[in-house]
Amino acid sequence: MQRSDLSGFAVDLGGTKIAAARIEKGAVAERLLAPTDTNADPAAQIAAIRSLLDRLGHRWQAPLGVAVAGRVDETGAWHAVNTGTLPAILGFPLERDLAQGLGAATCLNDAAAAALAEGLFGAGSASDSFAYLTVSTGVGGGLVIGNRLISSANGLAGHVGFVTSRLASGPCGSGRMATVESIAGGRGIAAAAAAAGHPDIDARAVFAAASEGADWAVRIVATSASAVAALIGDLAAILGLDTVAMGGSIGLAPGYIERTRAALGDEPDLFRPRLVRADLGHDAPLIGALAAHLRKENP
Ligand code: ADP
Ligand code: BMX
Repeated sequence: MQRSDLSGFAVDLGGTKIAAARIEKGAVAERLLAPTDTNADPAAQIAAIRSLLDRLGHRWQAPLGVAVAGRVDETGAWHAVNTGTLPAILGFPLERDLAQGLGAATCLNDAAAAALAEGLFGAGSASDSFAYLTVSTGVGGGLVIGNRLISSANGLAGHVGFVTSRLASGPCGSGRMATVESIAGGRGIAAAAAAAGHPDIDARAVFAAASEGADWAVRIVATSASAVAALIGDLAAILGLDTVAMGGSIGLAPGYIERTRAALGDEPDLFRPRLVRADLGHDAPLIGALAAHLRKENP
C-alpha cells in the first residue's frame, strides 16, 4: 500500500480530544478538533464523531477508519482499559453501530493505528522490530514486528502503558497498581501535580511551569520521562526493538523526547533502541486508521 492510496475519512478519539479528518492521497486535507466528553456514554461519543464527520462532508459508505483510546476486540466492540479515563465505555459494539449509521467502518486502538501508519510510511518503515509509544492522556503503544502489527483477539496487545514501573506506587484506572501510565501519562502528571500542592491543573500547565524552572514541575516531567525510558528498555528486552517512535501531545512536547533519551542513556547499549519523534506527528493515528480500513476492504 502506498501512502498516496489513502483517501477518505478518519477519526482519532483520545482521552482529551477527538480529531477527525478528511484525507486526500495520504495527507490531511481538513481536520476538526473537539474536546472529548470523557463521561459520555457510547451513544453520545458516536454522536460527537458523526457530527465532526458530517461537517467534513462524509457520505454513506465513504472509506472510514476510527481510532479510539481503549481496546477494540475482534468483534469490533470497544472497551476502556483505563476506566478512570472513559468510565462509560464498557463493551460497546462500536464497529457495528458505526457501520449501520455511516456504512462500513474499521475501528482499532489509537496507538495501534499510529504504529501501523509509522510502520508503513514513517519512522518504522525500515525497522524489523518497531514500537510506537504515545504519551498523551495515557501511555499507549503499538508494536510492529517483522512488518506485522501485533494484535490479539481481546484487543489488549500493545497496551504497554499498563506494565509496572519502579517509579510508580499508586493505583491505575486499569485496576493494576503502579503502572507506567499512572505516573507518566497526562492524567498521572496532573495527579502528581495535585499531590505536590497544585490541584486543578493539567499536564500542559505542568510542562509550562517546568519550562519556567519550577522545581516541583521539573521533577514531575523528569519522572514521566524516566518511567517511559525504563519502559523502552523493558520492551527492547522482550521484543528486540531497534526503533521507537514517540507521539502524543506530551511525547511531542518540546524537550520531552530529549529527556527520555537522556534517561535511556542509563540503559546498556543493547536495551537502548533508536528513539525518534513520530514522522507523521499528530496525523499518525488518523492515517493509520484509514490505512487499516482500506487494507481490510481490499486485502
Ligand atoms: P489524546 O490523549 O486525547 O489523544 P493528546 O495527545 O493531546 O490527546 O494528549 C492530551 C494530554 O497532553 C493532556 O494531558 C494535555 O494536558 C497534554 N498536553 C497537551 N498539549 C501539551 C503540551 N504542549 N505540552 C505538554 N502537555 C500537553
Ligand atoms: C490508555 C488506554 C489505551 C490508549 C492509551 C493512549 C483507555 C481508555 N486508554 O493506555 O487504550 O491507547 O491510553 O490513549 O483504556 P490517549 O487517550 O492518551 O490518546
